[in-house]
Amino acid sequence: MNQPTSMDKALDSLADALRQEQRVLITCHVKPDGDALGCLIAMHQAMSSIGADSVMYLADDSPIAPEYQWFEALSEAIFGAPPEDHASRTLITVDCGSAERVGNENLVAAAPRIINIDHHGDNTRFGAVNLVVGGASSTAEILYFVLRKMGVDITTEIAEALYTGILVDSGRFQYSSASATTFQVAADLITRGVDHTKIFHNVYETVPLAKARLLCRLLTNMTIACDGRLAIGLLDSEDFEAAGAGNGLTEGLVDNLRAIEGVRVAALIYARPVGAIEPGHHEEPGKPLYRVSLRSSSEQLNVQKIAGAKGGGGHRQAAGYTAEGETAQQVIDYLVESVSRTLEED
Ligand SMILES: [Mn+2]
Repeated sequence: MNQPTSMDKALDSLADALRQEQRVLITCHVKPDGDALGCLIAMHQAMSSIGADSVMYLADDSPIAPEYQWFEALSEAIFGAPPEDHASRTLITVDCGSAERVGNENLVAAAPRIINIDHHGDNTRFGAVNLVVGGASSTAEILYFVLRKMGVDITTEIAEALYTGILVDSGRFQYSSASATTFQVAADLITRGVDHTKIFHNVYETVPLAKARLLCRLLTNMTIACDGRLAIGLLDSEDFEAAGAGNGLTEGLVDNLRAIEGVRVAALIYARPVGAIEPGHHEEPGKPLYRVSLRSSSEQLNVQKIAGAKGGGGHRQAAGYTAEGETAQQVIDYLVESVSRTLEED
């Protein structure tokens, strides 16, 4: 008989822990992407199916990115103020690298118990139970194995949520984190009824016109540095205004910069649109607060380090941070300097 691997053991103990939970609050990171939302929904439906009293919660009450609004289950989620009984519920975080990324410190502090399931290599292991698989394509891929271990029936709706998480976080199965296992999991989800062309259409072919206009401004005004190896796009408050774009339209834009020939590192700097709330940050009136999304073309070019030095985080090839108190030019200068250094070390 095969010896159980450490991964089997970790899955077993997590599945046991989850099966014992009766009242849970499930959450993910602020500004949730397809992986975060897919896992939120899949975990909620799985816990509900085994009889737990489960609530989905998002601390950020800004609108869900348009590419994920087709998830019907999100209509059941609670946004902004948490439910009154939150302090009596076990907090399950999915795709969330740190307690801060939940976006509500008080909620985290009040949680009687935290279960943390994630694939961010820099996850701070803030739970009482942690399952962090740094190399996995997505948290959804990990969650698939967790649900199998729990003996949960993977319905078509759960399968679609997991498939979306995998699709988005693996860069449509193209990033190096997409392994043979990733494809096997996706194939199994498709046999469970996932309509993959529908999901592709919903996520990638329903770009709001305002977002297309934002992309146009981004490409027109981009800065190329480090001998063509660094592409920086800046979207300032006036770009959002001119494009008629509100909150939540920046997801995936940075990938257009990384796709340019010769570019090794891509950066998108964007002003949080007027009215957006960035948990834990307080912008001065009239001054934009910049978020920075970083992508690199290879594992060797570690952008997590560049984001980490500014209090952010993520993965080696995809990371981000908030540039507290910096002008756009200061952000650009920092990126040119730190990416030059990273390229030299490569
Ligand atoms: Mn993820």
